[in-house]
Amino acid sequence: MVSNSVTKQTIYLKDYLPPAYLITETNLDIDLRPGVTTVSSQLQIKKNPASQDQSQQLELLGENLVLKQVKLNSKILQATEYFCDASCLQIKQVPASFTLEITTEIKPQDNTALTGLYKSNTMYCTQCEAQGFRRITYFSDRPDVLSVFTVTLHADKKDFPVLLANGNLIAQGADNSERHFATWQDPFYKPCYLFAMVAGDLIAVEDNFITKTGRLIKLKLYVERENLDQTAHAMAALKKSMAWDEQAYGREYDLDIYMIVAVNDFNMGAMENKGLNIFNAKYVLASSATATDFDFQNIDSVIGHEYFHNWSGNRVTCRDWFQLSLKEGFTVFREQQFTQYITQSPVCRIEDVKLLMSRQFAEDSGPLAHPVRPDSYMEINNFYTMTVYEKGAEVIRMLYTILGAEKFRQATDLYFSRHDGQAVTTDDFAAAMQEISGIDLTQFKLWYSQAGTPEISVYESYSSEQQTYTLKLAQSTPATPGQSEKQPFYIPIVIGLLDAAGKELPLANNMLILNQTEQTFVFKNIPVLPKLSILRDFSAPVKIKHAVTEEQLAFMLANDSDAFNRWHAGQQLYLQIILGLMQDLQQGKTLQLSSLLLNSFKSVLINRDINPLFKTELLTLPSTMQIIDTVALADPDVIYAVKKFIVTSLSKELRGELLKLYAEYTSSGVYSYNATDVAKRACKNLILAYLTVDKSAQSIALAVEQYHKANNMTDTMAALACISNIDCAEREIVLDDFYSKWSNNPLVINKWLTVQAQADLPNTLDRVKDLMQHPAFTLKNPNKVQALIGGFCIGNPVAFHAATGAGYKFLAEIVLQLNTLNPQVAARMLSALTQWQKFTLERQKLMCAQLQVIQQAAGLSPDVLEIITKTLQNNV
Ligand code: B3K
Ligand code: ZN
Repeated sequence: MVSNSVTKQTIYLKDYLPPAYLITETNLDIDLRPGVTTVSSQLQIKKNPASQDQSQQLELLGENLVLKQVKLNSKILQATEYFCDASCLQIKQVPASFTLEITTEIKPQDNTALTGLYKSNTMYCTQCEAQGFRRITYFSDRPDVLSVFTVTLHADKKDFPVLLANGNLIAQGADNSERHFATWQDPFYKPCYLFAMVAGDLIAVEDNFITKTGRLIKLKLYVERENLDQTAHAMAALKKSMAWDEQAYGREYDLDIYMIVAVNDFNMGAMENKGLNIFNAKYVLASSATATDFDFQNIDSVIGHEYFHNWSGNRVTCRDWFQLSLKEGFTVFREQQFTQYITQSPVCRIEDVKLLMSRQFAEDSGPLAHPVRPDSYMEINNFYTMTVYEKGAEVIRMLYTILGAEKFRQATDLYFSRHDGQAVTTDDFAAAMQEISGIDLTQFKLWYSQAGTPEISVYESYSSEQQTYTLKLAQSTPATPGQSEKQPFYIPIVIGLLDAAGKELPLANNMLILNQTEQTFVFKNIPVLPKLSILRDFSAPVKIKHAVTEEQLAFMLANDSDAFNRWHAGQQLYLQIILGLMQDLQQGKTLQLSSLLLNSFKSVLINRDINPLFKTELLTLPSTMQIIDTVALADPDVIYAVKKFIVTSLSKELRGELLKLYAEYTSSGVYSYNATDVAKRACKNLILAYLTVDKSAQSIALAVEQYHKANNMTDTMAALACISNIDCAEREIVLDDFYSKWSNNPLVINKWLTVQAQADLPNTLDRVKDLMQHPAFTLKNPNKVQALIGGFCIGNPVAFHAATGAGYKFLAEIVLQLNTLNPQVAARMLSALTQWQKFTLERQKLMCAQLQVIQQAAGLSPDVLEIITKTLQNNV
C-alpha cells in the first residue's frame, strides 16, 4: 500500500456486531449561514439489549467536522471526558440511557465531494448514503441504528425561501426579519443514510395521489423556476409508480406527502431519502424539445426505482452495507417489472440483459469481481456496482422464476410484514422465499456469496428409435479474486424445443433445475431431432457454451417464439461472424460478407410483422465492449475494422431497402412519447446510422436534413451523432448551431459534449481536451464529467484504447484531479482502466503504467486507492 495515501481499514462481513448503543430519537437543528453552518444534535441514546458489548464507552463517527461542544444529560463535557479525532468521537463513560447534545460546524460551500451537506449552485442539499451523515454531525452512522428524526432548518428567507426535510412539516416561522425556520418530523424509524434536507429558491409543481385505502397523498416536485415546464413526465411517472406498487406488491405509500427535488450537482441518479427524494436533474427534467425518448424512459425507471425503495429499502432496510443488494437488487428487479408493465415490450428484457452482459459480465471476470453480497470493502461507495445492482436483480428474478408469480408475491408479503421497521439481511429475504415455497434454498444462496459468471456447457443427443432427446448440462465457474474453488450453483434453465418448421414441441416441464456439476435431462416422445432454445428470457445470469452452426442460429433468429432468444440467436450469429472475420483480418485475408448474414439481416429488415423497436435490437451488432469481453487479448482496432466492414457492406448491399424504411418510419406529425412512435424513431435512427456510414454527400445531406427538420430531441441527437462521425464542413456548422440553440440548458449541452466525445474520428481526444476548456465544462459537475470524460473513456472504447496509449494517459491525469475534488466520481472514471488484462500485451503495458502513475500519487482517496490496489494486485 502507498504510505502517503489516506489509509482506511478493510471492513469484513464476518466481523459484524450489533450496535452497542441505539439512538431512538434524533433532533437536529441546522443553522445555514454563508461562512459556517452550525449543526446541533440532541440524541436519545440507550444501551442495545441485543449487544454483548459490556463496555460503557460510546463511539460515534464523524468526518470533516469541527466539534464545538458535547453535553451529556445537559452537562457540558470537559475535553478529558471524551476523545475526538478526524473520524470519531468517543465518550468514555456513559449511562445505560441518556441524552447527548453535540454541536459541530461544517462548511457545505467547500464540499466538492458532494456527499454529506453541500451546495449545488445556490441550493443546499444532502447525500447521506452510504456514509455521508457523519459529514454533518457525529453519529452512529450505520444502517442498523434506526431513529425518529425531528429536524429544524434555519436560513436566510430571501435566498432560501424553501426549507425541506423528511416527513411532515410541523412548525415554521420567522427567526427575525431576515431569517426563518421550518421544523420537519419523520414518524418512521430510519437509519441516518435516509436523512435529507434541502434549502433553496425552488418552485414546486403539485399533484395528488389517492391510495388504495383512500388516503390523499400530496405530491410535490421541486425545481428551479426556469425548469417548471419540464416536470410533467416525472410527475406522471411518480403516479404510475405509486399505483403499480399497490397493484403488483400490495404496497401503499405511508406518509401524507412525497417530495422530489431536482439538483444539478449529484453523484449518481437519485436518492430514496424517506419522503424527500433528491434527484439528479437529468432524471426529472424533460420536455419534447429537450429530452430524447431514452431520457423519458430513464425518468420512468429512476422515479419508479426510488419510489419502490420506500418499501424495499426504507421500511425494510439493510442490517449492514454488505447487504446492499437486499434493497438494490430487489428494487432493480421491481423497477424492471414496472418498466416491462408500462412498455409491454420484449425489448425491456433485452436492454436489461445487454447491460448485464456488457458491463456486469466484464466486472465478474475482472480484478474487481465480488459476490452480490461482498465479504469485505475498504470504501463502500465502490460497491454500488453492476454486480450488486444488476446481478442482484437477476438473483431475485431467478427466485421469481423458481417460485412462480403467485408464491413469489406471498413471499414478498411475508418478508415485508415480518421485517417492517427492521434492518435485515439477504438471508432473511431468502428465508421468507423458502418458507412460502417449501424449497430448500441453501444452495441457491451461493448466488449471494460466490462471485463469477457460471458457464454452462450443453451437449445434445437424439435417438430416433426411442424418440428420446437427451440434454446434458455441465456447469463450472471460473476462479475470482479470493475464491479459487467454486461449488455448483442452483440454476433455473428455461428451455423450449422446436421442430424443423419452427413449431414448439409440447413439454411437460420447461424449467430445468441444474444444481450439480453435471446433469442429464431426458425428454421422451420427441418425434424429430429438435432444435434447442435454451435459457429463455435469460432465466439465469450465466454464459451458455453450445456449439451451434451459423445456420442454426439463423434459424432461431427467424423462428424462436421466445423474443429474447430470438434476439440472442441473432447476437450469437453476428458474434461468430465477427470473430471469424477478425481471424481473417489478422491472417491478412480479404474480408467477405457472409451471404447468411446478409440474408438474415435483410429478412429481419423487411419483415413487416416485427415491431420496429424489436427490429432495432435485432439489427444492432454486439457492442465493442461485449466483443472485448469475448476474445482473449482484444485489439479494439481489429474489432473496429471488422464491425466497420460489416456495417458498410450491409449498408451498401441493402441501401434501397434501408432508404425505403427510413422514409416509411419518418413521421411528419407532432412529437409524442408513445410506444408506436418511439419504436419508429428508434428504427429510423438506426437506419440513418447504417446509411451514413459511407460518409457520402448524399448521406450527409440526409442527416443534415433530419437535423434541421427534427421536432424532437431524439431525432436531433441521432442526426447530430451521424454527422459528428464524419469529417465534413457540415459537422462544425451543426455542432455550432446546436450549441447556440441550447447553451442555456446544461442537460442538453451535456448531450453535445457526449456526441463529440463519442465521435468516430481520429482527432477525438484532442477535441475532448479542447472541450475541457470550454465554458460548458467543469470537472466539478458529475454529469459533465460523465458526459465528456465518461463519453470518451467508456463510451468510445476504440478511441480510448488507441494503440498510442494517449487515452490512458489522459484518463490518469483526470482521475488524479478528480481524486481531490470528488473521490466517488474519480473512482467511477477509473473503471475504464480496470479491465486491462483483456487487451493486447502492448496495451496492457501502457494501461498498467498509467495505473502505477495513479498508485504512486500522494493523497489518494480510499475510493481510488481500493480500486487501484485491487486492479493491480488481482491477476485474473
Ligand atoms: N441508493 C442510492 C444510491 C446511493 C449511492 C451512494 N454512493 C440510489 C439508488 O440506488 O436508488
Ligand atoms: Zn436503488
